[in-house]
Amino acid sequence: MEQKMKSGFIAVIGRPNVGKSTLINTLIGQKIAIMSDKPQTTRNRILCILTQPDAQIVFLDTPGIHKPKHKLGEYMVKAAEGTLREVDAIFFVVDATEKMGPGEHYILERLQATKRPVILVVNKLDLIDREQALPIISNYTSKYEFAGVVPISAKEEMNLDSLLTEAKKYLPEGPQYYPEDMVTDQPERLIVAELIREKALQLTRDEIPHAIAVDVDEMTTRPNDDVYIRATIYVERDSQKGIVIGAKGAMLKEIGALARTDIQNLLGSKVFLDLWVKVKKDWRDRDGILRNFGFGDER
Ligand SMILES: Nc1nc2c(ncn2[C@@H]2O[C@H](COP(=O)(O)OP(=O)(O)OP(=O)(O)O)[C@@H](O)[C@H]2O)c(=O)[nH]1
Ligand SMILES: [Mg+2]
Repeated sequence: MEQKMKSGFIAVIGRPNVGKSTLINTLIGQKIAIMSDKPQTTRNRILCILTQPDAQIVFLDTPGIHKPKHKLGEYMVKAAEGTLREVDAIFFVVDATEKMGPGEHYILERLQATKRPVILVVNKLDLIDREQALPIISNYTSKYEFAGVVPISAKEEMNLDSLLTEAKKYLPEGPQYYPEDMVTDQPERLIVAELIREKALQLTRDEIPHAIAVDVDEMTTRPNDDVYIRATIYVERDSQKGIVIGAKGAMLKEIGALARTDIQNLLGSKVFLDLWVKVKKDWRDRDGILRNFGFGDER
């Protein structure tokens, strides 16, 4: 008998910094969701689409779940939780190098209410010995009834086939939701802004990351297919502006050079990137400004 096509949605959730975005980028083979070693890198729900001969899986990357401290934090947690009610299955990603703590308990409580199959994804297996994974896994499975458990390394691409096989068990039969060449619902402009934010996150020190927002002000394709992009990096204080610009503009130059490489890969064209830095005081705690940056109520 002919194999039927399966299709459905999988939400990828977990605490900040466990590797959710890395996993999704690796699975779809393209860099859509930005990644960094700073917690709370992902701020918005991002849809990434994997199309295979037997299935189309739509992954929802979500902001790391944590107890919110300010309005942006509240929004991020809401976005993650809202996602869970609409999906066919959930990947709960945990970091194999970290003990289960209050953060994981907080998430498990919320998962219980979703009544969706949850697959425990134990990530960063490359950083530990295999034997060390067993007690971590049994600690989780003693506290929650998972539909499946798959240890992986998103970075080293270990065991990802098993993860996909497990995921497909929970997808209903059905047609593709999206064209097979579509990999995300994010507009190009937004991915460009995110790639710039990623470099700023990766290159600046701890105090800066959460103070940064990026807006693409202009993106124009020239007759010869080169793309001109003008973007602004917003920070909250003058001192942060100084750090992002750096001595003689060195930091801004580096952010621009790294971002340009990624943007060229994304667009497949030569890119001219014109970066500006501006101060917008306390943008995180002001609803109106959050909406301007695309963090408004979704539903
Ligand atoms: N060694 C190792 N590092 C990993 C692995 N997966 C992710 N990382 C690293 O973990 C850090 C966080 O990765 P992200 O993908 O940004 O994590 P996230 O869960 O999306 O984080 P938030 O968006 O902040 O919630 C990055 O420095 C990654 O390179 C892995 O399998 N092994
Ligand atoms: Mg992320």
